[in-house]
Amino acid sequence: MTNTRERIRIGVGGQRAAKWMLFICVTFASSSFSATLPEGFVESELARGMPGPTAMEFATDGRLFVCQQNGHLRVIKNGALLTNLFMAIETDSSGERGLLGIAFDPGFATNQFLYVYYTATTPSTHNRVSRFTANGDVVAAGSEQPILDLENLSASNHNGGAIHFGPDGMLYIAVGENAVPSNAQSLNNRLGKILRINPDGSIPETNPYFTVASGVNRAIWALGLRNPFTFAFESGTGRMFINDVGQSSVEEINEGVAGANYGWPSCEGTCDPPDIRFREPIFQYEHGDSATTGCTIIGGAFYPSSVNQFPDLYRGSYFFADYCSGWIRRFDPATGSVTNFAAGIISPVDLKVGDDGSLYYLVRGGNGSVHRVSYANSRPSLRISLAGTDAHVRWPAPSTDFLLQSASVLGAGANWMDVTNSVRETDGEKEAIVSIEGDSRYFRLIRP
Ligand SMILES: [Ca+2]
Repeated sequence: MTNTRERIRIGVGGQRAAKWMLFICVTFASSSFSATLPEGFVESELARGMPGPTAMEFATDGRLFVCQQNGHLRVIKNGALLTNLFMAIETDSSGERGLLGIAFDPGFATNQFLYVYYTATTPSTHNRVSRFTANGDVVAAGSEQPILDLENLSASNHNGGAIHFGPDGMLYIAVGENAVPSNAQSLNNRLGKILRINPDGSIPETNPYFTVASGVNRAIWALGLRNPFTFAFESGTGRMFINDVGQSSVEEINEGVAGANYGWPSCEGTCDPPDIRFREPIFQYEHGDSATTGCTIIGGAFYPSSVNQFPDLYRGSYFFADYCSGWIRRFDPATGSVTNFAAGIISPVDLKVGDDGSLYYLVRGGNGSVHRVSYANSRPSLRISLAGTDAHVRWPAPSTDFLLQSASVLGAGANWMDVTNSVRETDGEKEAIVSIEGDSRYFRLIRP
């Protein structure tokens, strides 16, 4: 029977230019580290040699940038870790301080702006968000533009540090409470919060506490957090999950909501008894060293609904990991269920899903490494481009047991025609060039 892979509608002239997966060109060294994975999944080590990594992020061009706590920003390009640093920021990396977060401007392709969160040393030790400009694989000299300078630090822990652009084009910044729990409930400082600012550092009037807080504190978007080391937005839906690292008993995943108060330090995890002032976690797990417990939540990464390198059931899932227990688990927002995914990782510290549909995890253990998890039995992705009235349809060459078919309508009236006899192999991919005579055409790969 058929196993429909993907149906794609494209219009002549490219009005509906397909946004398809950009395959990152990577080569893999033999893995010296392996996690336990579900059947059908494989992993490989993408790069090694980034001591003390804290966070990673893909640029829109497929390069993977890795933050080292010591201020070194590294670039993995075409499957290889570049020897030259992108930049070396002067930072205080004592305790949990250092270079902790990175985000790319939504307009990075044209403006080359990227943003980092790090512990600045002058005039006093504090966390800062700065914008830099890329010049190829290195920073443009002198391009640092500080956009946010946070309160001076006392403790060296609970810095938070994750930064991401939201679907609204605003920069969201996760800040820890600097080991002063009461900070988390105060609208008089920005510690223990999620902040929301314009990319230039100005504060949008649409912030939930804009008329309540004063001055720089109007950047507060949510409060009651302890050490939100990582958070993520889901592409497409804009849904936001915040991982809050717990104190002595519970790790939390919280749904990002403007104006929310997540309860720290009145509650760690679900409040008992319930307290209507506070928003409960959507998932929490206990401290321990088992396959479902841990001590420091990190991650997190949504598996996009539009991506299908992994089996269908993974779409829309949220991957998170525990730094102490070395596992990766999967939360299904639709059902609330949580499933074990990977185990045996030495100190995972960040997770991302690449444009190739693979899950990447950053390992702090050893000498710092990035690993890629993909589904070996995956159905291949189609990539389609238009040249005049010809559609160029491509998919990975190793997928030999699929047939390409084409039809001009979907549904009961569809007349799927094999186009397999026009397939050739080029640049490691199968390719068929199909003349489009109507205004649309659908393609699918089937497994006979
Ligand atoms: Ca909480």
